[in-house]
Amino acid sequence: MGHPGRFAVMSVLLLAATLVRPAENSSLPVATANDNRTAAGKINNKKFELHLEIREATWYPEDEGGGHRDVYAFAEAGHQPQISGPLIRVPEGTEIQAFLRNVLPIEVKVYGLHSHPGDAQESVMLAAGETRELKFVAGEAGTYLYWATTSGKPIKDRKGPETTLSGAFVVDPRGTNAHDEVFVVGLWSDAAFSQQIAWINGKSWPFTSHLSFTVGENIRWRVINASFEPHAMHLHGFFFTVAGVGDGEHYQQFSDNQKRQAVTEQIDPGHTFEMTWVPERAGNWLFHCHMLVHMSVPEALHPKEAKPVAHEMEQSGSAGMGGLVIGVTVLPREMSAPTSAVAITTAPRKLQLLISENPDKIPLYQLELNDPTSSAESSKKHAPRLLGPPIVLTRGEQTEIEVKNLTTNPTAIHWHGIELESFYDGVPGWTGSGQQTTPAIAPGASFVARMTPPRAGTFIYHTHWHDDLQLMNGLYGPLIVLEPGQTFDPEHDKVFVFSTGRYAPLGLMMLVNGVPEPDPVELKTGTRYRLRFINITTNESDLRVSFTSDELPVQWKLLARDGADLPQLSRTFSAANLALTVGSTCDVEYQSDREGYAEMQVSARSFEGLIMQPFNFVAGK
Ligand SMILES: [Cu+2]
Repeated sequence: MGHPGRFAVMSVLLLAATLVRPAENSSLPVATANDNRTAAGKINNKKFELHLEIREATWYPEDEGGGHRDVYAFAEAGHQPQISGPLIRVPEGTEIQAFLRNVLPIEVKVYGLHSHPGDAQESVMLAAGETRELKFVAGEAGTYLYWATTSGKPIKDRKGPETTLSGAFVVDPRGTNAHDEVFVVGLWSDAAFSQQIAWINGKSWPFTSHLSFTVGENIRWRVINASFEPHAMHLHGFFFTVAGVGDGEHYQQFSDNQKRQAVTEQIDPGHTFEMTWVPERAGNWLFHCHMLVHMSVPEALHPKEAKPVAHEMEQSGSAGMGGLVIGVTVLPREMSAPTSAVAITTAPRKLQLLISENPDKIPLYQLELNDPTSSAESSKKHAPRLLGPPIVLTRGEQTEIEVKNLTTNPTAIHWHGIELESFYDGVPGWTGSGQQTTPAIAPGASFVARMTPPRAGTFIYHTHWHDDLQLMNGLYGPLIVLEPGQTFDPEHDKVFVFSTGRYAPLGLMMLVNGVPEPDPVELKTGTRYRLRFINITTNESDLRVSFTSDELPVQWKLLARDGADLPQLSRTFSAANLALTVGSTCDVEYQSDREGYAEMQVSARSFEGLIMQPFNFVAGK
């Protein structure tokens, strides 16, 4: 973007940067970022022919003036290497003839270049310099990937230069003309696994592609995880429909009654999913991994010691973000109406969220909610917890929340899962529109967020000034939206927020409702409870919640995911064992008719052992 004159200057600068590339990389081609919009190869008489090479390349995850790594990459013969690798995209049943050439000085194993569903273990081994010819038929329609390893490790254990050896493999149903976007998600790591660079289609934010859509457009995205860790892909401002999922070999296109609504979808290494959504509101939005480690400025490219000033200051407008983040601009359908002006019929409900700071204390941040319409005591006086008070809103009610920053750092609050106007979504320098983006809330300043939540459910408010200081020190809380006429009843409505906190002097811990060792909760037999679970940990994408009574697993009924009610058919009883990825919520219903002890167990990969939330069931009535 920008005007043509400036672009010309930029090109000259890029050319200059190319010419003065450091000597050790001078012989390597530069890998280009693959937007996965153009399929590689050629189709002759319904036969698809592709010449793929595996080469060394220099990769710039940001711009070509920034940091770089020497890596391995796929290339279509005669073209620059690409990260992710050349897009293979053919209709079902196409005969594929692929020539694979290993230009590396070491042997390589290539996976996924076969008919689907196939054998996940099937690979093609190529010695240094070897060329192989593969012939197969494109199998079932779906979203797949191909990838390679030089270490012989599975996809979840690759590291170093081999991590960029991955490409998308899409098989379209016969007779369709797909209009979609394909995102290959990756992680580079050094050999010691101590540094990571998270990327999407070969780039790290803010150098990832910036997509543009129009209000009302039908959007379809295919997401492929070619990295060694799971991701929790979160869309701001809108629910999306999960339309299909795959494990790399098998792909399941969901029927209408299998489709589910989400704002965050977990994707394991080697897996894929397909999502559809319709943007209803104009403005700037984000699609990103909710794991802090994958959405922060990569230290591998910006060593902390070299830059004492926080990155958020330097990269104005990116709020400390980097890595696995995509920017989306939704344009209004009519250029004359930038935002939908909702007629104000009543005075909005006004709330105030105060954020204050207690240096050298737990919690470092203290959040307090002032609600002039409520007679309830201020939420201020409770035991030290790394957790903000619940904010309870009503569906359809216009609400203004003034966030007042009494700390010494800038901040911003994101209303996670709430469908609101972009300007109030809370990403400084990004949300809003080209004319006016959301400001960071400076120390001493306030920001009024306006929203009229269109659905009742369990949501989250949290800092989007994503340095670990704020997210690990309690700058988050539950956001609950009730149906009109309902009042929040803490006797029957129990909220459990799982987070990661610097609970000094004990260090980094997993917390339940802001403490590492939660007190027992007393419940009554014969009484129906709604339990609301929220995962706002920094990185625990594989968090699990289970519930046992007298050491036996119990059954509970799933009610909602991410704040969206499940379809009546899916509201079934199931064993109380739930996967809850970062940035997702779940509501269940539970009732016990037995007196005695019960407990909820919360586990996550990076924390040894479990956190227990004890319950005592006493006779009801
Ligand atoms: Cu991630």
